[in-house]
Amino acid sequence: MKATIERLQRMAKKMRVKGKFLEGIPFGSGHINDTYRLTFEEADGTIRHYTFQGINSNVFPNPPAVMENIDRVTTHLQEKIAADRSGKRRETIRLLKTEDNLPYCLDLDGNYWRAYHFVENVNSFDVLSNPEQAYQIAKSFGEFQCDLADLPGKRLNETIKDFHHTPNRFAQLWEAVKNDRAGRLKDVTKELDYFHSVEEECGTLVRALNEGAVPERVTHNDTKCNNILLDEKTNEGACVIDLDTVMPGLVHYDFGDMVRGGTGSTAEDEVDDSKVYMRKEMFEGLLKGYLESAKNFLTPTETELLPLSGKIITLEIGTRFLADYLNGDVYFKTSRPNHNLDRARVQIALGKSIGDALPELMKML
Ligand code: ADP
Ligand code: GN1
Ligand code: MG
Repeated sequence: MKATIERLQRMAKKMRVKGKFLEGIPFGSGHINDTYRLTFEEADGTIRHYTFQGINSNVFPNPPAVMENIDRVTTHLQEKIAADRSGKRRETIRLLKTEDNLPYCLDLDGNYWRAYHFVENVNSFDVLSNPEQAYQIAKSFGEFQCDLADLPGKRLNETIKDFHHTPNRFAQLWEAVKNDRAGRLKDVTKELDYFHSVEEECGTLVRALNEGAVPERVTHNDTKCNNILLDEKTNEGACVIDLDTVMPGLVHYDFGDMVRGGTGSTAEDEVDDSKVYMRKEMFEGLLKGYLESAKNFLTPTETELLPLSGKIITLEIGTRFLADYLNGDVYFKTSRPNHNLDRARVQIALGKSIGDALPELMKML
């Protein structure tokens, strides 16, 4: 959903942005939505930025349900932040609204768009460079879960059904194998053998949920490290972003995805998977930060499953990349033919490395 400048300007008007339009540029490295940063100059010369995002309706079948969640969650977070006397920088993304008080608007083709005030003076990272970053990121995502534990009202909408239902994700991979839509099956024999060998173990989290061994909570569900903005001066977590998938889930979906995104030695799409391993010092940073903010609400069983969740969620996302490769790259944005295959191979290498280190990671607990 590429937007023209005229289209962005029209949408900004609907979102009641004031001032003179100066610029609209594509922004960020997300795999799902189309993100732009818009710049306006207000009457007194103040320059303001806004994030405009076209919501990917292939991925999110019900954009108003997504926006209802985000509106409720960010309103609740704003109240918490206003009451926080710690003096620490803590923000939430803040939605712009239309004249009818809607948190989204439609473009001429019927696509859904939303807008946020841009968060300034922050950095986000695709690959972490030191354990302090890991610590800060995990601490912030833990606080985020904690803040949402008392979200009032009904259960949040499931914006993508069974998003982290690992056994279903494996089933979707086997379905993609059966269909072999893009004729790519011949390239992935080794990868499929590996996924067969770990399928049973990867069902552990969903089994624990079904057996009542761990509770459902409100979780973010997409906690890769570029979905949090760190203050550029202090390096502390400033703002959790990408709230499309905030919904009921297990804490392990968040911790596991932090391990996947934060401990890998390479980019998620490194072409040479022999370079991929889990960096233990990053795991240690994540664990320390996460336990610091979440230890008050975690049950012993939840805590015990944290290290294994890193392996499970890494491999779960590996099955999704591989299925998308077999389906002909229809879900994740790609910029080269083997992009999803490379991503899947990195997840396999990282999942193996986490698995090998599990006894040591358990000791860190
Ligand atoms: P996607 O679902 O495609 O990953 P995100 O919501 O994560 O979309 O946004 C993509 C990128 O845009 C982020 O990684 C971040 O760099 C930037 N971004 C999004 N919202 C904001 C915001 N409110 N302020 C500053 N940057 C933002
Ligand atoms: C997508 O939206 P983004 O780029 O932050 C995906 C996640 C994957 C991630 C892999 C809604 O996250 O589930 O883990 O890519 N989001 C959705 O990088 O599918
Ligand atoms: Mg994102």
